[in-house]
Amino acid sequence: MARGTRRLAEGLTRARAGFGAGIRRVLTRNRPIDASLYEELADTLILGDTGVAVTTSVLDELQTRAGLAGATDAGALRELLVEILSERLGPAEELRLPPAPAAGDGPPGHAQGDAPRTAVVMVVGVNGTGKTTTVARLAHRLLGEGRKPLIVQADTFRAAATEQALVWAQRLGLDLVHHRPGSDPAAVAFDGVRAAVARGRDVVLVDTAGRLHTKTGLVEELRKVRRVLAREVEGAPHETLLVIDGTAGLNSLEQARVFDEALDLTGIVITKMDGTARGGVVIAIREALGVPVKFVGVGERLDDLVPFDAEAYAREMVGSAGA
Ligand SMILES: Nc1nc2c(ncn2[C@@H]2O[C@H](COP(=O)(O)OP(=O)(O)OP(=O)(O)O)[C@@H](O)[C@H]2O)c(=O)[nH]1
Ligand SMILES: [Mg+2]
Repeated sequence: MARGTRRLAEGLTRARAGFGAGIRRVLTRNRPIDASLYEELADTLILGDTGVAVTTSVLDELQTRAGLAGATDAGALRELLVEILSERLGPAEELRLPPAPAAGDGPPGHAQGDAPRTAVVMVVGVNGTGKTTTVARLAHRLLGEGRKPLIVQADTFRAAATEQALVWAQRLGLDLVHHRPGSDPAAVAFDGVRAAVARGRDVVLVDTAGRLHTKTGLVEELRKVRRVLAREVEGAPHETLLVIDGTAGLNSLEQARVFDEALDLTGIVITKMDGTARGGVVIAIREALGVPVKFVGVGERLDDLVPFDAEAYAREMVGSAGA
């Protein structure tokens, strides 16, 4: 098992023991397939934060496929359910960033022919979901891939946000661009991108606030940050990641929709998956937004942000036919 997949499995221990055990209890080998089985499975999925609509549609599909496959006992449904969940959650998706400039490629930030090469990742979400932690962890990953990240602290709401970001930046040996609390987040973003280009950094990670001083909505402020990034670097932001707290359950769905409408999300990060026994929120959010879950947070350490592997996740929850 690849290291990331192993960490994912370890991080899902609570979900496997709660949500997963519930599913596996219903889908036991040799149990005949009948209406009560589907009812129990529906209850289990809904209780696990999968949401009513998604649960209904997943189970309709399961029923159809079970009919086609001539499945006769609940054990066989496990394989079909793993298949359906894996398909719906989609293949693993890494960050889609423009390639790092090769050595000697001319001025940093611009490749030959003047095509901008600085990659920009914007990280958004309501307060406390794990944005700052995610930015640090992404920087750590990117460093491991040989990239040269720079962190921009565009959360000017809290003074502590800058201190927190400084601690991470120091630990990672990275530059941090920040302004005084209360200043304009879009101006910090502007400086951040300029600094990255000037200093030869090839990825800018923009951390943002979950709350604001001003009465303008958070989303409006984030749109402004986004506009500045888009103006400064062609194609930016290349990734706009919404960070969702996995322990908050379906309350996050409505927020997620608002962020998606305003900011065109390219990926979801679900943090604190190690802290929930209800693993279904991953499915609910993926289905509601149609945006891939790119990473999940599974602990407190720097390398506890792992690429989301849908099949491994589904397998951890549902188990195998024979088990
Ligand atoms: N157990 C666990 N804790 C996490 C994970 N990700 C983040 N946290 C914790 O969640 C808390 C909040 O994380 P932050 O990164 O500060 O969240 P934020 O979204 O930047 O918060 P604001 O800036 O206040 O909006 C911290 O204590 C993190 O250590 C995770 O995957 N698992
Ligand atoms: Mg923060």
